[in-house]
Amino acid sequence: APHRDRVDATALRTAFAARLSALYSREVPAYTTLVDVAREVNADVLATRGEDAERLGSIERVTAERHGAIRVGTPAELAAVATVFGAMGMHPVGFYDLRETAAAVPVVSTAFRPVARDELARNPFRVFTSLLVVDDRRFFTPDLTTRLREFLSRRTLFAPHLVDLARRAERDGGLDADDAEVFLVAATAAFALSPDAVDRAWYGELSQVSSVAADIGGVGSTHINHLTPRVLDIDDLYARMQARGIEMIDEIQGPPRWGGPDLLLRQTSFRALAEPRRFREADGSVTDDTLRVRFGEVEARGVAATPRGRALYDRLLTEPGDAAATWRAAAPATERGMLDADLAYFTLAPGSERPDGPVPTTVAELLDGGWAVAAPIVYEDFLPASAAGIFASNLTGSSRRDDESDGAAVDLAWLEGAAGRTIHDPYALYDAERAASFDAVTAHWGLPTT
Ligand code: OOG
Ligand code: NI
Repeated sequence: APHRDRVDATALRTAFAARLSALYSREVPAYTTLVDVAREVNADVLATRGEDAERLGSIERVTAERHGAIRVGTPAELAAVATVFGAMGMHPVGFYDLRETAAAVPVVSTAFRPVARDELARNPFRVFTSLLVVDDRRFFTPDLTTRLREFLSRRTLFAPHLVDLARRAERDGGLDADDAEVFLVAATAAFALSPDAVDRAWYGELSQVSSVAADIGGVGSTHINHLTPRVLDIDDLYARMQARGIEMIDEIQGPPRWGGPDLLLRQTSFRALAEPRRFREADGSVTDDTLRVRFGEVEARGVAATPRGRALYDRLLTEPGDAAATWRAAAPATERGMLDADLAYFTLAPGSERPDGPVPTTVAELLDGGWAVAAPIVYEDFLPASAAGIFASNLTGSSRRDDESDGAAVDLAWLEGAAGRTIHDPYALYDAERAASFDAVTAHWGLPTT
């Protein structure tokens, strides 16, 4: 066959993100409002803050930036979706155990995303992906586990031809235009809300355990749960959404706005909306009803925290009182202060001219002497406490975790086995990026490496 234009992983990811966004705006029109308001806020921030607004990503990247959230039921489903995302250059990063959070949701999660900085700059699309832990006895009885397994084993979320194309794309570094079209149509369709009737009794039984368990295991297909735009001023967005009469959850999750650098991730959402769904009743009849499952999340991203910065965040999260004041008392309020205290990740780039002063031997000397300038590394990952907060404020009825029973021994290694892939450690990625930039500065000036 003649060699036609190859659609590579980056182009597949970009096209997929756009198609999913189009699908989700058709399905959840309030998402369009969120995207419009986010765009307005970003334009205003750019106008008032200028170049500084782009310190954590270009306006092109931020405007196009989305994360999705999906939920699957079995290791085989996770492995299939990992293959589909792999074709788009999205790799699993991080392990999140939402069973152990305040929301007590019976899932463990990872996020599929590009890992290389240039790929993130081209299109940072990522998907928070949760896997139901069907045999965690704190949530499921042995009998329910058995029936859940059986139900899940009968469904196919990702069509075999989609997974085959994904495997080929990953092997060959892309697809030709015709195959790419087939791949994108099938990949997008896999996440559309199904019109099929939901078995009322089965869905209800799982809802008693957790509405997330019902959303995953109570239906025959999966769907995108939310698609989250990125905004440069989330406080402003929150106020504007409320002014439009859209009911938001009570809080913005994550670190407060405190006058220092934005750290990690801040998220909020509008409440899950009632969407029409069909139900199959005990007598076999089908009725129309609604379900509140999908919500509209939005986020602002800050600088990535080092393990030390993350420990500080985790500690301050539990402190009572005014969060902003707590932060001001506990953390340096400048980027340089955060770098010096090793609370956040920065890259270095060479200064414009070789300085005259003594040869620097520390990062502080590189910066003070004008050998290097620092730039923050944006946080590309998620926060389990925020995820739990978003879950908790949107779920109808909280999850029931019975701590008298045994949990399932499910950890990072187990999830890697399920996905059939190595899960990247987010800290290792940020560390490597920082280290490479230091080495580049050292090499640029021909400084001794120590
Ligand atoms: C995932 C919730 C976590 C986030 O942004 O923290 C999440 C879900 O609702 O399935 O998306
Ligand atoms: Ni999310």
